[in-house]
Amino acid sequence: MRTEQPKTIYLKDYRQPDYWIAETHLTFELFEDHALVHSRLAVQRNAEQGKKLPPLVLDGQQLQLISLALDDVELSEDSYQLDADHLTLHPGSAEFELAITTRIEPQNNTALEGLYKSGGMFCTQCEAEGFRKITYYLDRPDVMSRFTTTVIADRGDYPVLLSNGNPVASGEHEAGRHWATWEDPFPKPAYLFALVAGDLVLIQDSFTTMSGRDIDLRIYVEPENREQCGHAMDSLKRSMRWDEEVYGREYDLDIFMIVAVNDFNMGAMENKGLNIFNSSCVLAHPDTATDLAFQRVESVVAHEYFHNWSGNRVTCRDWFQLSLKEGFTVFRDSQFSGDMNSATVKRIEDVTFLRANQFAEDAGPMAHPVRPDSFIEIANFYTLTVYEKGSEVVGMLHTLCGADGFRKGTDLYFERHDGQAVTCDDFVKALEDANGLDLTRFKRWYSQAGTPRLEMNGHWDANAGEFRLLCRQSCPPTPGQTDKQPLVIPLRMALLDSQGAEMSLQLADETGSRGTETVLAITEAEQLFVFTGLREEPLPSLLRGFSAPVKMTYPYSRDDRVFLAKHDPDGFNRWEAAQALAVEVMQGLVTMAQAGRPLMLDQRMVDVYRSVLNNPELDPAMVAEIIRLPSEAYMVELAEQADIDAIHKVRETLRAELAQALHDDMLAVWQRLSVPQPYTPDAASVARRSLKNTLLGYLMLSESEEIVAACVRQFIEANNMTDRQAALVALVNSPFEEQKQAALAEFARQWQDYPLVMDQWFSVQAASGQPGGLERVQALMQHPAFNLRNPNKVRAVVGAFANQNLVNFHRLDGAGYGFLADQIITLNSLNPQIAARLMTPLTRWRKYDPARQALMQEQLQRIMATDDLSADVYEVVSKSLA
Ligand code: 0A1
Ligand code: ZN
Repeated sequence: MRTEQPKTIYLKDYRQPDYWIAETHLTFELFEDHALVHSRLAVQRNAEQGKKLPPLVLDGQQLQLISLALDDVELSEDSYQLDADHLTLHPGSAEFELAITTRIEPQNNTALEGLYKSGGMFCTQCEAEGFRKITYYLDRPDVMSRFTTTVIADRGDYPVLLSNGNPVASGEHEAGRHWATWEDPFPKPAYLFALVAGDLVLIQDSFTTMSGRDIDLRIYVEPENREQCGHAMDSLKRSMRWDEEVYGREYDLDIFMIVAVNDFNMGAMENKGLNIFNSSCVLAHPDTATDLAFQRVESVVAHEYFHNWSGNRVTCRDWFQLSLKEGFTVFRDSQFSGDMNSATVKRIEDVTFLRANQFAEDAGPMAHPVRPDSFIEIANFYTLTVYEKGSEVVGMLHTLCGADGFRKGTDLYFERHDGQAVTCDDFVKALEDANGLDLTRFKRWYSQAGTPRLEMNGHWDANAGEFRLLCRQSCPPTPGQTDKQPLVIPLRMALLDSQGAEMSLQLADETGSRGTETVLAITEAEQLFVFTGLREEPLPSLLRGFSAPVKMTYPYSRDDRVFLAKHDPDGFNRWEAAQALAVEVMQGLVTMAQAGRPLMLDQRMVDVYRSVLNNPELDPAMVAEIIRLPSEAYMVELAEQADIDAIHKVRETLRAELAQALHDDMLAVWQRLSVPQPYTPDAASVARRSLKNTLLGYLMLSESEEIVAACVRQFIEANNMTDRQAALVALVNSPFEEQKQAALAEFARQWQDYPLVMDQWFSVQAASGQPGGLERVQALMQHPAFNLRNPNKVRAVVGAFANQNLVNFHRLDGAGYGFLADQIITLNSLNPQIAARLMTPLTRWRKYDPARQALMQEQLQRIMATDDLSADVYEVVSKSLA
């Protein structure tokens, strides 16, 4: 149990800092058992806060203060105050220089915040509040300073010494040590500071910017990974070009560096000129990485690169504004990925992810607005709401302004706020000013939590030739927000005739036609749109492209859905109709299962899938998306009270039934796609592999010996990891014990020296819904390649089990919950951020039956009673129990 309650921080309490730090000079002396950090800070009174000189309160945690001098005069111990989080001193003038030396122990830093060691390398992670674990500082994003950094270390063990900006000098020291100095000309907040020292090799390339400047591009990795950087480098160059073309943004330093590290809490970090990446988001080679991993590398490289403008040149005033940079940058990276691959498939993937995960967050105890009002630990707010829903909010702004208007708005935003730390309001204001719009009501999306409901109804008046579309919006209460106000919901839609063709759209109260597709701006709790001049009853195609992150309902019949799935000219909505049909069918089957009735398959679903499978015009990736059933997690999210056993059983049964009913069609397509081909990474080949392997999963359910043999053959003969891993997944989820064990053993033998490939091996097993999941996971944790200190391993085993293996995690005796709580309690002291993230499945306890609720609460109580609970875990557990 915590002795003191951690403090809640409120947005309403924001005020500017009392002091600024114009310049920051850092010198790091790195040793094996400690590091010394010398800082010289040029500090100035913030004139806007008045003339009187208040105390200077610097942030600092887990630091040993070695020396402290003000304008070169060493301060005596009675002239400053130290507590666990601050150093307070009392300046005698409005401008002065502070010199501080601290001692830290990177080698013992298992939280991976601040300066730490990953393998043999020193690296940093300062966002959000890690810099205060390096030295005393005004560690807040509105304090922007020019940094100069010198790193001193042993030359043999750390030949590469990096920091932000440009390299300006280097040299030798006594006793085999060397140094390098880096200067960053762009003022930045401390969270963008970075340092790396290690024995690394580099892959180099260059990029010529739109104004003709040559940029030196470097990716630094450990020597054994040298061959796996090509894709990241290509992605980087594509991102740089794309940001010039689509947003007019040019890179600003002469050098851009990426460093891959194995131990990292998140995906990657956009430090100025020196991005530090989880190796899983850099390394990719067809032999070792799946197509999915390739896509992730492309999007994360783009994301971090795009932050150079949306985040670094224009940064956040305070951490409540996190979505200012994250929502916008996720939106930018999704646009980029859509442009590089299939935009519709990318949108389907994003929407699938949002609905299964962010909607669940929005319905749980950690629900918060895109711009939260308060937090205890900011690390807990790097959430799906801030990132993904934040991106949806920016996407709606894009829809409302139109592509050209949006670009005008972002141009104004970057020009107006370059070099500043600003707010979400400033972003919206720039869009308003550039487009002459009033977005006051729209801004409720930033302050109101919860997933809005949009209930739509249509009425056809044959005599008048009118179709009335009635929209009713509401939003369920969320913690701390009971009364919700109407939002602005952009609804992209069309009306289809009986042939599936789009009809011309004429609103009763407007003169001009809206063409055949339009965006209706829903602004009121209830609103009616009347379409006139229609010659036949239309079928509406609504919320195309998922134009707003809402739960929309319309009283479609199953036949309507079948029609839309086959004929909607909009690809996204064809997928959506098939999904909705599958959801409805599965929900019906769950009810049957609960009543102990036999599960009867709706033939219309077979019919839709068959027509999709045999439609030669469809992109194979689209076919794969359409025939993939809604996930268990999504079915849980949709349920009032989720019966996970019934959901699992229904989904598995339905898969088997579909596999049987469509066996010949599936086999034919699969055989056509399985003709051996040289590996190529292009989008069309990725799409073919995606469909081929989705079909393999279905075909394996027939348990035919031939298919199993073909699967084993694919596993052995595959010329790429996508196919090999898909075969492994199919075997691991099959009842063929012998082939399964053989494949697992062979895979581990072959890839034991490749940590990222072993992560796949772990997660395939941890996520398998086959019986005995918990015991399997416990055994995996004893494997020599498992390591609780490596976040990727924790995610691959514990995370995959608790988040993706719902039947096993939720076993009725509660052992899955107890296991997760054990890991959280251990990780609470090793790595609080990772511990807090693992809490997510337990926060969802209200979704389950009373028996499971009690068991989950029991584990939450047990975590709550743990000694020395970190603020990270405390916040999640206390809010879950509230
Ligand atoms: N800003 C990074 C994400 C990030 C946030 C916090 C971190 O600390 C553990 C690390 C990375 C991004 O959006 O990519
Ligand atoms: Zn980001």
